[in-house]
Amino acid sequence: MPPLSAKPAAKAAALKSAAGSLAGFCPWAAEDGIRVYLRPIGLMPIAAWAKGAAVPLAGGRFAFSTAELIVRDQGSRIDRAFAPLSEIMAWGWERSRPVAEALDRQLGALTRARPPFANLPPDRPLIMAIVNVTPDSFSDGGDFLDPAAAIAHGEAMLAAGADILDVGGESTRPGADPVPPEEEERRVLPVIRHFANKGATVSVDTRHASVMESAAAAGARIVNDIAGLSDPQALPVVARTGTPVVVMHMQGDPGTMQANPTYRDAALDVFDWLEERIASCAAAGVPPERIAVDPGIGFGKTTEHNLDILRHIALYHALGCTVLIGLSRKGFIGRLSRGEPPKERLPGSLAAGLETLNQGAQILRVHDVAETAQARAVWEALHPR
Ligand code: HH2
Repeated sequence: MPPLSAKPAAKAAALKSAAGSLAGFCPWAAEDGIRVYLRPIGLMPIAAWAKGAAVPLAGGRFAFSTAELIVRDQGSRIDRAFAPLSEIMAWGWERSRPVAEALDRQLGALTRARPPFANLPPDRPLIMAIVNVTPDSFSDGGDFLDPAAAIAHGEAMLAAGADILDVGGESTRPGADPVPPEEEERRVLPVIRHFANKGATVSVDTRHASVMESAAAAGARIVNDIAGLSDPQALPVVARTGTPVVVMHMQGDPGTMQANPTYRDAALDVFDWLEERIASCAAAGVPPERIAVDPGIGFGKTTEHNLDILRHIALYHALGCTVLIGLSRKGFIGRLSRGEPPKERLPGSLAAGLETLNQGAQILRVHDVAETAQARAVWEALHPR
């Protein structure tokens, strides 16, 4: 058997008859239209890779040798198994070439080192700090609507350890009304200009292509779009300006998204949707290195959907992009606890945020920077590279 650190293709090819405990698993996997997914589990320290016991997860702090193999069809059939990677790859070859090649592609993406996103060092999780220049954001609406207050808040968050300032001028909380792009620009551009002039890495949180363009001209280095570049002009703008982009999944729109969100399987449906968006980006000239994917916690999702996605974060590394998670102060935290209001959801935000770091998430979008930076420092010490 070749070492697990060998190239995925070589490894898979050499394992054709070693399906082991998976030998009889999911006989229908060779049918047309089947999708397979690999979720790394049982993550080990990266040192396990050097010892030849495992492959690296997204080139970061963790390594793995076991995964959950998930197979589903276009309807309601879904099968899951847990097995060593060597058995999974051998099982794929026993089913069909397309299945084997899909697994091979995902294993390649899971194990590839990630280049810097927006020129930020990829050697530790990054903190994206939220600057809401809005009157109505769900947790801090009205606190920083005045540009001077937003700037003072951003300065404090940079001092506390923020790597990115995410400046937004439109609340997208459930039930929020849309804000005209001109009003959004009026709110965010002075703040973006201030921090860009200081050399800070600024992202603009917008779903409007015109705001993306003016924000990039004002110095924003990242576009963060909760609507996944659905404005028809968004992708052309991102391609033309060369701006790295956060592509987030949302079911529906903020006005109605929490009415009755439904999925066949939340974690997998979101995966498929992100994969399709990455392909559209590639076709428009935006490569995966310039994309961070975000499953969009709370955007058209029930608490169960959010939990399902949070348990499957490691799956999203198979998309081959940086993984960003925004869960700070969100409603599911209060629902799982005692119904605390947003500003009292820091402990739950840290607990869930660290859980995503333990699955290799590379960027956390947060309101409470100093507290998250402290949690990150302890987490980094516990998980040395
Ligand atoms: N969540 C919010 C806004 N933008 N962007 C990404 N990429 N991921 C998220 O999870 C995300 C986001 C909602 O949080 P907040 O900005 O604090 O609230 P509001 O939309 O009410 O301004």
